[in-house]
Amino acid sequence: MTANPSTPAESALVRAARREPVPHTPVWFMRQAGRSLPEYKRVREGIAMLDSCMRPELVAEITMQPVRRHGVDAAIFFSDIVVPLKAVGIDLDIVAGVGPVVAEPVRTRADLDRIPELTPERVPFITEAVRILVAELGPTPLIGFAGAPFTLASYLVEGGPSKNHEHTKALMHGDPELWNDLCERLAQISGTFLRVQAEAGASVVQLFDSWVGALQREDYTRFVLPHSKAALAAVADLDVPRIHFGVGTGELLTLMGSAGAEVVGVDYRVDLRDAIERLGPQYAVQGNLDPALLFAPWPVLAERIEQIVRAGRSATGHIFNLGHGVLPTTDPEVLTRVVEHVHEVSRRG
Ligand code: 1CP
Repeated sequence: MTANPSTPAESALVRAARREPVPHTPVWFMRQAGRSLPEYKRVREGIAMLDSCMRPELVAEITMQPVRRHGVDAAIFFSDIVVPLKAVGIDLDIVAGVGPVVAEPVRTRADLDRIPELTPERVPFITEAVRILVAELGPTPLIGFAGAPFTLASYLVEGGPSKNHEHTKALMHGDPELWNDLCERLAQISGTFLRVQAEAGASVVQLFDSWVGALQREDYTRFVLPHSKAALAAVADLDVPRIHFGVGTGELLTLMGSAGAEVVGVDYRVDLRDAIERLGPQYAVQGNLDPALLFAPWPVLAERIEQIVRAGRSATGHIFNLGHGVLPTTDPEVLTRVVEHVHEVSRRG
């Protein structure tokens, strides 16, 4: 254990993910790059979201901004879960204020047949951006990521963001064979996207199954687990810790762990101590400050941070994070203060 790591493998984040002793609780924030930072808004001016994801120098700059500003323990690669879908030729866009919108929703066998597999040659801009970043980051680890098959399927089947996932669930239950084949294709795409990032030098990967909390355990086990397992298995041989996260997934935590992750991300609706108890000592945990609490008075926020750091001590490994992404109107100075407080409180022992 060293307080001054010289490589990402020795960093607090990677060590916590591996359930090894750490000098302090590592901290990063989902959605730390972008939206809440004025320097992000400046460099993105006039550039469409998906275009910005395909420009390696810009991706590197945006990824570095929160590392420089907040002193977080990891960088999260600036991209989006729909970038690999765009890369295989699906006609979609990220619409400001809405999110990903798909021109023609995928609901039939013929629609699926039009989606090819992802090969690394389709995403050379990802490899290049990761290489630039790894050189610039030095001992700070880079987290690569992908969307999990269910969450990607939800955007494709619904045609955009959805509250109820009704078309997705109708397809899943109404035509299980087509659902299965669609998710197999998406697992190949997700897995390849993770692998490209890990092979280019990302030290950790995170699989986002943001919307899978909409399912009960039985449906998760039958319709989702095999595919998330396949996506995570694509990097199993690379010695890169895998984080698996979803929103509203208190009921699903153990199943999400069984998909092959070393770290299970916990959303803010679950008491972290309960999550740790449910998961047992074989998993490290990540989480789980409510992003809305970043708007509360500092003493309240500080106490909640201390509670989460203390709860994290009962886990075999703990990475501090929010229980979902940074909200766009968050004051960036509060985020910096959270990082300092997590470090200070956890060093105090
Ligand atoms: O720091 C970071 O995390 C930035 C990189 C990043 C990541 C990890 C972006 C940039 N998107 C994502 C992942 C992502 N994208 C997820 C999983 C994480 C989560 O649950 O929050 C999801 C569900 C998406 C889909 C998406 N893309 C949405 C959500 C829409 C919905 O269904 O509610 C939105 C709004 C986007 C657009 C997007 N992605 C990223 C940014 C900075 C933006 C805003 C676009 C803009 O600035 O115009």
